[in-house]
Amino acid sequence: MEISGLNQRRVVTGALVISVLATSVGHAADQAERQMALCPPSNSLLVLRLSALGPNRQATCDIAALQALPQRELVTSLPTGLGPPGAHRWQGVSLRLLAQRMGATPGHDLRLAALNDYAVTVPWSDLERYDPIVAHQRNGVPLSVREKGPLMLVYPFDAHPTLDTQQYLNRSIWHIQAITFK
Ligand SMILES: Nc1nc2c(c(=O)[nH]1)N[C@H]1C(S)=C(S)[C@@H](COP(=O)(O)O)O[C@H]1N2
Ligand SMILES: [Mo]
Repeated sequence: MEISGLNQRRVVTGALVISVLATSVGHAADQAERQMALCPPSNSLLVLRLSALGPNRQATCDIAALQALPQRELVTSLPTGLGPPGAHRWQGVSLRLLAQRMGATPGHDLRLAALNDYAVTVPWSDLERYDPIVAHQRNGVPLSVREKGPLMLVYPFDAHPTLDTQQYLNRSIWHIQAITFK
């Protein structure tokens, strides 16, 4: 697949980090197991690190690991400026699925942070209503950093007119490096 291409392009200099900050200290071992299973070991330069507070609740994901998870596709246009005009096919991992595999349960709000320190809170209700995806491809092509990749949160704007607000434009975070829940 395109991993070698991604590596060649060196789209990311540092590791991307997804932090899983669960307030519950119970079932830490279960969580660690889930998270390690979520992202198997990788030698890829382009990685997405899943980490939690605590030594055992960490995992490192590369794009291949994300692609090994169930994929979800959205065909939608995005608000002006967020992406190229017109409808495109976005492929990625359902944020809801990712949250569940991280051990989050309904009611948790998710915090997504970007490489540029921009961060948003995504309420669980968004996951149920809109099922946004952490997209890594557009029309089958990996998202470059220039195109707001390698990971960007994509809401199904076309299917839900209620998303056409400044709030959801703001929530459309790109350059995602960390996902936290509490
Ligand atoms: N990583 C990241 N994502 C972000 C932002 C940002 O600064 N960094 N800005 C948000 C805001 S405020 C808006 S309106 C939209 C569109 O930003 P753009 O017009 O600069 O592309 O992206 C959102 N996602
Ligand atoms: Mo904005």
